[in-house]
Amino acid sequence: PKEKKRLDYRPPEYWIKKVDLDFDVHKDTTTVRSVLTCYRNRGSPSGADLVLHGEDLTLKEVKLNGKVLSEGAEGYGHDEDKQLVIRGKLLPADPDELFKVETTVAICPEKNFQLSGLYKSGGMYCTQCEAEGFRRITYFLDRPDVMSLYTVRVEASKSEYPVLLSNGNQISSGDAADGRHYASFEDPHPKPCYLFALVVGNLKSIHSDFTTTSGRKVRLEIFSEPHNVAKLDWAMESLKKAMKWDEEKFGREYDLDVFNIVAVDDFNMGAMENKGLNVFNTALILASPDTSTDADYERIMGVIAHEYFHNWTGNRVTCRDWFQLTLKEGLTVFRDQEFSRDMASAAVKRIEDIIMLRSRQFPEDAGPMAHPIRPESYIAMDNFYTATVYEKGAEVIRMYQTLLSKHGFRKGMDLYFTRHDGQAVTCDDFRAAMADANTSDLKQFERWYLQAGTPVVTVESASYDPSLKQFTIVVSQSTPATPGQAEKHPLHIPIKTGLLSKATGKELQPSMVLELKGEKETFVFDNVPEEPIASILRDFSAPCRLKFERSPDDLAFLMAHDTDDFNRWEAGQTLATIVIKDTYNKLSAGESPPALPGVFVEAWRKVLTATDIDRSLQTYSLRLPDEKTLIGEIAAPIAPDHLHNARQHVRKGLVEACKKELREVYDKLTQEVAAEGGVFKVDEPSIARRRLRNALLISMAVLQDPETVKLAVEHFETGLCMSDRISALYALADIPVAEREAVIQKFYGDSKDDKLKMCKWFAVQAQSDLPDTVERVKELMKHPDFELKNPNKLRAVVGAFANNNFHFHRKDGAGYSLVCDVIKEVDKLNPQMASRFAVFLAGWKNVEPVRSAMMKAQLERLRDTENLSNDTMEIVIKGLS
Ligand code: HT7
Ligand code: ZN
Repeated sequence: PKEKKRLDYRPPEYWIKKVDLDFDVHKDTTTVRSVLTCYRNRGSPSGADLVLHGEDLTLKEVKLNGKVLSEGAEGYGHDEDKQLVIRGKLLPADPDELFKVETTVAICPEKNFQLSGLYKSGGMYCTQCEAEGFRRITYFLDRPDVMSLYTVRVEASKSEYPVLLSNGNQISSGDAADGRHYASFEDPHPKPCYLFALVVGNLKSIHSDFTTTSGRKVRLEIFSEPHNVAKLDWAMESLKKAMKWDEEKFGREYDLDVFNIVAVDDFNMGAMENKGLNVFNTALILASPDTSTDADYERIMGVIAHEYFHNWTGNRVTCRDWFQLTLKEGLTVFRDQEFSRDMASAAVKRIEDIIMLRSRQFPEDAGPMAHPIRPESYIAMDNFYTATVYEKGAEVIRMYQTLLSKHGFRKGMDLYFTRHDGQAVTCDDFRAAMADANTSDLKQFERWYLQAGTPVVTVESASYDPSLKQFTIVVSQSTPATPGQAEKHPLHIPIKTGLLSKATGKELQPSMVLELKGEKETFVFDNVPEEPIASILRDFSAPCRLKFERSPDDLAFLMAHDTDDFNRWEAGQTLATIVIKDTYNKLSAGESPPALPGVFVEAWRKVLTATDIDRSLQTYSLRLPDEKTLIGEIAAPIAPDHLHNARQHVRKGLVEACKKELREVYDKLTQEVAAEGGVFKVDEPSIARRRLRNALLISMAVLQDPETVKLAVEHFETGLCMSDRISALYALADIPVAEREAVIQKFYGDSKDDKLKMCKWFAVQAQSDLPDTVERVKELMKHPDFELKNPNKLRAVVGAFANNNFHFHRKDGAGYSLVCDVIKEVDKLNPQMASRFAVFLAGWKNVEPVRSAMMKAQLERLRDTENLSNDTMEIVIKGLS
């Protein structure tokens, strides 16, 4: 497979000013006629061939300026990559002269299981064009720097597919022959083809409207298959909040008269920001108390906002090439994070985001797929929709705000939009707008775009001089080598720091941002009246690992007193990590696990019994770091079973020590719910109470005693919503008792008619700790409700299993061969999904030798598979190199 390189970017030979598309949808054959109005790029030579991308298209006809071309030296041809070549000698010499290329192709959406291009999901046709799916619909210059005006006409059976949608405004519609009907659309904004969308289906909708600040009345409509229409209200509410927020926070208004969203069952990712016609995975749009957890509600609001925000960061200003993906994704994730922080608790959201970053992005940055947020090369672009590009990318954007202040960041954003509206640009253009708007030097900041790997910031020393009233810290940085990038240079790192009184816990000075630019720097704080405790990397001000030796007592102090909510939580995580690491080391050495340190148990108990903190924060503070996060804190090679057992041992120790208090707090919360008449509520305090109560149940279940089993069954039966019921199921999932099976059966009975509930049912079993989980997963894949072609179900069973660190790494290698078998099967249908699972096997170098060899053998099996897709091969090659 061919590798593309960032530095090889060249502008296209031709531009496409206008695109007129005609879709004639029939069962098993859709005919697509396209008329491209083109002109030569002045920078390219006269007589250059026009080479159009195409994939899986059956070409019927090619015309140039209305005249049919024949295949051959005098007409059109195909290059070695099967792209369509219109010979340059046929094209006008004058770059100002427009010419029209017309192609007619046949495609078969019914057999398109890749879910890229035009495909069928259930009873509807829909499209997914990012990153390179448009070429699977028609011949085109499928690259984001080619921006065109679109008109679309679509015709289909009226009775089967009453709803026809595309981007922009509908300009006409009517009946056609043979019981068919049509609609045509015009999108007034030039756009890259990856934002094209078409939907043809039997759908129902809800609608509302929103009036923008400047008075544009926008019709908002959300469509789904008829049986789901009652679950769309939360999405509509979320959309309106997002529209208002973007006006208030960034001065960005919506720019069309309609904004449509469609929910589809089969979708490779979460959602897609097509201009004026977003397409959503049903899992990220449908919401009801019976089917969705509180976390689902929050995620839906976040993703609705994310896709909406793309209208400016991505659509109006787009990417010049796919290497710049973080330009729109990192920025838009940052924007959706800020939105969610404003909608609920800022501290809780920050903690959730960092849990995610550490468990998904940090491992990526430490593995064979490590890449800078702006990758230097790729084989399959779809492999680069990663946590690094998205989540680390968002942290990089956040650092601009930390360095330049909120006000300065807004000035930079305004300049970025003013300069680049309607353009396809680069990450350097964004950085330049930030620098210019603030007359700030951001040259060194470019390294965040160039270097892979998670930087380590080390506090070398922290000392107080009472005579000078000075507090001095010496901080150094280093970034570990990553594949293909041995040498690293110092980054520009904002380190938000506060000083607390050891006596009172009060702030001695307000937080300040230290700018670490060199390998090692000294920072001196003046006028510090007493020896302080430093609170460093507040609000997680840079995506780094912080190494700062502190005693358990100091950490317990910070857990109780830090005025930065994030760092208060962080102190608890650091303390827990020390304890788990210590236990892991003992288990690895064949010794028995140590007793839990008293200071740790007491600090945990204090959080558990506190009545004056937000219950969501309390829940997160009681939670131990997950195994994926802990891996990064332990020297490779890892023994996954010792890690799992070490964490379980610590969990169990805490619960045994605080059993009485756990039950008391749980009962108090249960009484509160009962006192309110057992009514389901979605306000913040109710969500926080549910979160804590459900987490406590899951904690207590670690003891696996009959009392907790009984409690979990009761919790399930009296549960007011999905959050309660699924938590009860998780509590029981690891306990080998009859009640577990009964509750699983009951949940199944209540869920079998709902795809999303079924996904939850699958996932809870695939994540179980029970010894036969591998065998269970194999059975689940034969279950009549499992569908290999549906990405949500695949993720629920295989994705959940591959994330089940303990069983994926089962000693006999059964987990690895299971995942490898699935990859081989799925790769024939949907390479994008297959390659995501291959990433799990690619981490073989990180685990102990016996497992490592077995994982590698599975990767080699994949490498030797005939016709493996480029997507999966790219991961396999990187994994094996
Ligand atoms: N921009 C969207 C990316 C996306 C996607 C990429 C590859 C294959 C399928 C896909 N579906 C959606 C989603 C987003 O980040 O907003
Ligand atoms: Zn996005």
